[in-house]
Amino acid sequence: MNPKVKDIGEGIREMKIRGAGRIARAAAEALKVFAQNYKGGKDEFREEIKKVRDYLLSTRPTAVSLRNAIYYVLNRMRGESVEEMRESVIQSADEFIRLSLEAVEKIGRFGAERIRDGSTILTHCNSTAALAMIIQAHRDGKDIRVLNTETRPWLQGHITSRTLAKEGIDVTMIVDSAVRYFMRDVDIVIVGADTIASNGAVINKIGTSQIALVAHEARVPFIVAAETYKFSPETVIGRLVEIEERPADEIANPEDFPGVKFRNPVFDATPPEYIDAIITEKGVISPYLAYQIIKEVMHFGAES
Ligand code: RI2
Repeated sequence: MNPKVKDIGEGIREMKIRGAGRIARAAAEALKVFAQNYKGGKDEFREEIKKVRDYLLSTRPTAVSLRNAIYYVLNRMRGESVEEMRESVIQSADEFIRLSLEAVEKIGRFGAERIRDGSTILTHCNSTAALAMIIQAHRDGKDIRVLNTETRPWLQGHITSRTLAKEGIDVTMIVDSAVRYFMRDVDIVIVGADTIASNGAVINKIGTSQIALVAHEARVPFIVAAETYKFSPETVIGRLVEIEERPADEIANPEDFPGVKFRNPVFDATPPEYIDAIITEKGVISPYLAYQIIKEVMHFGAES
């Protein structure tokens, strides 16, 4: 395996590169790097790129964005010669990355309109798409405050706090278990997504579904910011989304707890009845329209 491809893959596995959108763009970049550096014959090109595909797919299991990015590129691979195949891979990887970044920007603009002046927003984990909405609302001149969870065990909430503070946004970090305590002050919850199933269920960082329940109880709108490549075509045919379970030592040192078992699932599913809207680059939809989006963008996931 090309060492540069391996660097990207291991970066994803070890969460140096993280966030569903970012890992998708990194996977497209890895395929491009493979194509740029390939030196063998044309038959081996197909074989080798499949190995890269399988390697990248093995890095993290839950975010369908990774899978959709890979198939976006591979389904557009054309040509009889190495040069032609190389060019088509480079071109579609660049195209995916560009469309992905444009999608986040559009979500920011569409989503900001949903945030009222004077709002207190609650967010969880670190979602580029959710942050795009919040930052755009602030840049539009809205007076907003943000509560953000620290998000154990990886503490991606720290990235969120720092990003918002840098933007000059009024941000307060809370522990994950303080969400219900603060919900009475919250006007809108905005989170990202790793995968959206065809029934509208949103798979996102562990704890998201608890926040959705609490928001539902308090009648606070719960909004998801997600590019259309976060929708999972495989769920249409009944495939269940695999929930990644990470090592116990992300929670505590197991050696300090003899006789204690640990579980560390890092995503959960929020059912559509707790979700008020999903903001995509194609517009704002009800979670019940997830299947419609999958039908429109099926090319993202289907293998040819
Ligand atoms: P964007 C992240 O997963 C979080 O669950 C976040 O909500 C989601 O990806 C979407 O992030 P992880 O990689 O694509 O931190 O909106 O486990 O950045």
